[in-house]
Amino acid sequence: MASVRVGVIGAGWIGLDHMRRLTQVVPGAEVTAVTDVDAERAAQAAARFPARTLPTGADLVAAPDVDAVLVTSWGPTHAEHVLNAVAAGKPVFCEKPLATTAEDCLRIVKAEMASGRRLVQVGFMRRYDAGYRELKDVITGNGIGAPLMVHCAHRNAGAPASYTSPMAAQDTAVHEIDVLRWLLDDEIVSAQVLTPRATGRRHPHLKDPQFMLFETARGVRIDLEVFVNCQYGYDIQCEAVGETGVARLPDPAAVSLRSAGRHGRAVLQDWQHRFASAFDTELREWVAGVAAGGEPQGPSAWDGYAATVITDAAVESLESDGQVVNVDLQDRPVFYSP
Ligand code: NAD
Ligand code: ISE
Repeated sequence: MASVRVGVIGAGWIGLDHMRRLTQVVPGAEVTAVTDVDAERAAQAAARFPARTLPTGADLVAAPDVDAVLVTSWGPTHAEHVLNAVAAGKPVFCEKPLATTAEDCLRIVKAEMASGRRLVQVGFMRRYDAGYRELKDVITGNGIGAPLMVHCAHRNAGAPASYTSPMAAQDTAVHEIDVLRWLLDDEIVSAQVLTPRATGRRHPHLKDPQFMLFETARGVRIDLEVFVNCQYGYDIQCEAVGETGVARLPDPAAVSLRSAGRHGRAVLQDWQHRFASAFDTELREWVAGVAAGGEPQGPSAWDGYAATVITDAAVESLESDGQVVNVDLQDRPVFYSP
């Protein structure tokens, strides 16, 4: 079977990592074209993988040697590229967020529905993590009875000066927001963000840590600590408490070391390593689906819309001193039924 020819918009951090994946890890794919508003970056990526460069995202989407599009540019530019791909009838994988406003997400949803088939997948890679998949199997298989509460933590070792307080929801908690909707097969109906005493190890403008509370339609309560300057490493925790049991996301495998009077395990330092195999599986399954001519099975444009509306509610709560904010989602069209 011929390779899926992928065009990549945005040759930054994750764009380069995905190009490496598509050319070295994922079978059945090649990168044929790349574009970046920074022409030098595009040229370097094109030389490395190798591919041709094109001046703009619109040129790349229209290119005859591009079967499918990967969007890894900055969030506010995603909607334009995804809409172009949908208009061209080409499958498009878009890194999170699908779009930075609910209105743009809905434009994508409407365009995709008008096209008559699903073309869009959003890069919520945690759904491809082996630990989260096992946790979902336990919950779905009634292993803990009806879920009642979920305790989560999302910790990054440090955050750059460009990281702002709303990004704790938009950039960071958005992963829990997506994976918890999927894990619980439930919808988030309200959000509240509280700010404890701030760490001294942050840039002064930043509210860090943040304590987020979500409620689902079935009444499950979720607490999520987002702490992006925790210093010690990258740490993702998730524990679901049900009527008959408790299920916990496993920590990544690590050697247990007893030495010099201590007993411990190393903690990973970044999301690239923590979710490396989830990213691999995510792109492997996406490419296989595109090659088979099927519709994408991963997080949909609707999931991207829901995540943006829920993060908007969390940011509104943060900016209104911790008010509980209701999530105002439209009804899910049948087109996006699970
Ligand atoms: P980055 O700044 O390193 O790279 C983005 C690149 O896109 C830059 O080279 C920039 O010049 C280019 N670009 C911006 N607008 C463009 C446009 N309209 N057309 C072409 N090129 C354009 O950023 P990054 O860290 O790679 O993040 C990119 C996206 O990936 C963001 O949406 C981010 O939220 C997402 N991301 C997802 C994860 C994850 O865990 N799934 C992790 C990191 C980043
Ligand atoms: C980053 O953009 C990611 O997506 C990472 O997964 C997350 O841990 C980090 O906080 C974000 O900034």
